[in-house]
Amino acid sequence: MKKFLNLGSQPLANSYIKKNNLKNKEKKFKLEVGFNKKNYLVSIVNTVPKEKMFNNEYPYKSSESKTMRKSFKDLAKKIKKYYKPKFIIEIGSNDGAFLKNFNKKKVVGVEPCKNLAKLTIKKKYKTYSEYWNLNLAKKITNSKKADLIYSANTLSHIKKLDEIFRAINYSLSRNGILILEDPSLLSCIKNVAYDQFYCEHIYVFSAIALKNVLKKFNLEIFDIQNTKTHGGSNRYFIKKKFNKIYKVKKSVRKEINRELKFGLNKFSTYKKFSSKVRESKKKLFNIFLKLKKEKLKVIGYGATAKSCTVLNYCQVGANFIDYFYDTTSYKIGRYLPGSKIKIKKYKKLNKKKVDIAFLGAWNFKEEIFKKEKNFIKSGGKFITHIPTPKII
Ligand code: DWN
Repeated sequence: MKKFLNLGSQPLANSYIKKNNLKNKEKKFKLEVGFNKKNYLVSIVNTVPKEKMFNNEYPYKSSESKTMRKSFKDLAKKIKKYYKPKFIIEIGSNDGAFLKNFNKKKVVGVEPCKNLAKLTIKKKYKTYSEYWNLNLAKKITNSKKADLIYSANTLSHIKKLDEIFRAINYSLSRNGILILEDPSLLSCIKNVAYDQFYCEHIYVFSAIALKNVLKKFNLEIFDIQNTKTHGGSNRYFIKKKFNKIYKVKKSVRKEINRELKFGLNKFSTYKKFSSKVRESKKKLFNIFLKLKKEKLKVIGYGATAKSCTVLNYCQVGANFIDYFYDTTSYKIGRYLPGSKIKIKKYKKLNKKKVDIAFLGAWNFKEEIFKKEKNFIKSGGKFITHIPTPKII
């Protein structure tokens, strides 16, 4: 793997700090990103053991945003209409945002974060609170295979891709389909969204890389849909190679050509990206510096895992941002890792109290702008770093 980006020493993105622990030394790791010239995979260089990140205290809940709830609901509708699956497995079922759209008898969740698995178990959805691997696949589908396996924003978090796909191959029926959804590398590079890289995001996939990984397991992408979620994602529809029911659609070639045209197969593209990231850092820091000189009241909006990368990389701390607003109960009252900015319970923005808000959850810009239309009308502004740092 050839390194192209150094995002410095970073704390674990989702380890929000309790007030009592503010003085404790945080564990940090070197966040570097590299490109594999052989299979085109882009991944972080140093990884953190999964147990340190996905345990009984995972803070992120997919249902927290309207955008994600709607996206899962719409997809579930399509799945029922076009594929009529009898047995579905979701890998990384989180708080059940996708599962809940299906009949309890037809769907099984896999969620290693026990605090989240509890939520779907409570609602009587069969959920295995374990890491996805071949042993678990054998346990779930020993007697009956799944005709649909779905996984969103999860496989990019699992280091051992071979193990994942071996297990998927075991559990998927002969004519079954696998739907994967993850942030698109092309969108990430085009938008200079370097904050998609942090401890949990071991990979940011491109279609060209995923195709190479799948080949080894006789799995084949037959359709790709671009979605707007998480700053631009790809939904990959995958089948076993000998399954002739589904024809490979033009969308696959089209996406691959887009990626090749942009140069996702070339190291020079990533070097260019890296220099844009360094420019972005300078610009963002200068914006915060200017706002501080003007004595404006600056807060953060959406204490995301992504914000952790940005704030620590750009050295923007509590001296620039008073506090963050977030709707997630687990995060409220805690502090952002590294930057140690306090997270407060979300309140609608009020221009009398806040001049400008840093969009930590820039991927939900539309949803947030709708919610904060009165703040915007009364002259309130936002800072975004995507695709280039500016005040909007
Ligand atoms: O892959 C991952 C993605 C899917 O979710 C994980 N590794 C962790 C997590 O990443 P993130 O924290 O960067 O995700 P989001 O979805 O950008 O987080 C949004 C945050 O903003 C949540 O904490 C909820 C909050 N929020 C809010 O306070 N008000 C969100 C919206 C839309 C709002 O209106």
